[in-house]
Amino acid sequence: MKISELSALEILDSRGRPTLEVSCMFDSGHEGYAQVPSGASTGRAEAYELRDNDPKRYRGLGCLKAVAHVKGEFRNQLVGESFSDQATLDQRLLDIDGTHNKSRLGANTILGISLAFARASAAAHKQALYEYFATLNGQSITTLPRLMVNLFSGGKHAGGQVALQDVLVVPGGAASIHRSLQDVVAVYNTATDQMLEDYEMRKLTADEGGLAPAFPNIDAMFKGAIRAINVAGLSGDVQLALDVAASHFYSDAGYILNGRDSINATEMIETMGAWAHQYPIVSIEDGLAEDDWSHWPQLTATLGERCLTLGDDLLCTNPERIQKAIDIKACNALLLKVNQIGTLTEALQALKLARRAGWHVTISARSGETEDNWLADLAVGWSADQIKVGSINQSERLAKYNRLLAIERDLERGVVSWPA
Ligand code: 2PG
Ligand code: MG
Repeated sequence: MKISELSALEILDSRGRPTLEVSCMFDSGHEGYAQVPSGASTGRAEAYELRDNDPKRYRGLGCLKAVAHVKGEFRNQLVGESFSDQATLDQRLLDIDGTHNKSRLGANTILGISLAFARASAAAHKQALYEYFATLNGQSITTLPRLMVNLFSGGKHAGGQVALQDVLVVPGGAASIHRSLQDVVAVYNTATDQMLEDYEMRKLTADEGGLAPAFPNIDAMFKGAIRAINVAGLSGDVQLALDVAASHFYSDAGYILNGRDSINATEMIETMGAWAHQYPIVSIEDGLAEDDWSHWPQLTATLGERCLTLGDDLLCTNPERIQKAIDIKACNALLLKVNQIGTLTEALQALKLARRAGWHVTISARSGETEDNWLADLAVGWSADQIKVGSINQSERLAKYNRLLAIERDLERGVVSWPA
């Protein structure tokens, strides 16, 4: 595939912040584009996201430098060059940048090119994008991912009214994507009615569409979620998952979970063990801080088989960190976000490492998303166990759910049997 043109545009994400769209054309006439997501509760070890830092535009968050790098240095180097596959292109992108964490030209810039090249390649091979991703992974698609959908939010995704970032619902009793969405929307609607009654307020939503009323404490979040599931008539069919995002309320003093006093890691682990005992929680993400490595194995041991110990900020989709986590048994599931690492090939290495260790893999969107739907194809093509996209009331999220519905119609596969 010989690249004949490469271009980029500064666009806005779902939070009204700039990001970029990249397009890539081959001399065969096949082309692809991709829009790049961006996080808010980011891990410290994430690859470098390049922003303009010009306070006069978008509070410094502009992406004109990234656009200029695509249209300048990358275009100059890549146009006219042929690439036999994704891995060769991605390696070339890394070589051009030349830094360990993509800090010269930006992981957002690099990811845009990596993804746009993938779409153009899929077109050149006359493949659906999910088929192209499955080919990269070298595995056929036998199942569709199970949904994990934001119901309630706090922390950095909302006003910080509670420290816990997200309570998600998992439609564990549904055998299909369409039935999963039906169940999730039923719970969401019931929760919306209840929040109006309990907090006398119209629906207030967080970055990813989770409801974000003024919960007095975390227990009220759990109780609200359980009540919504019960009132929707889905008790036993819908479970809970948490993204604690503990790095964001951790300091040297400990974890400030209840907004006042700090507790230590052992107390955090006991608290989460008690939650998992009391509520039908099937996955806990970032239950401890990203640098609290020494306590993660204890968390994994405490949660045991019934509940996944999922690493997001801890791992940052970074093969080196994943290997360390495997070695010390720090967790047993990977949250995979391609923009944490910056190229499809490195994200695939992360996936394969996690798979070899027998881990679950959840492929996740970011809190800053776009209407692009490549993530749905990625989750299906890479046979993710779970997909985490956000709630069901914002079009940047629905773009992915609606794409999953279309893939389901085409493939006629069932959803991963978890949490069975
Ligand atoms: C997370 C993600 C998605 P962000 O923490 O898992 O919910 O959030 O994109 O802000 O890092
Ligand atoms: Mg997270």
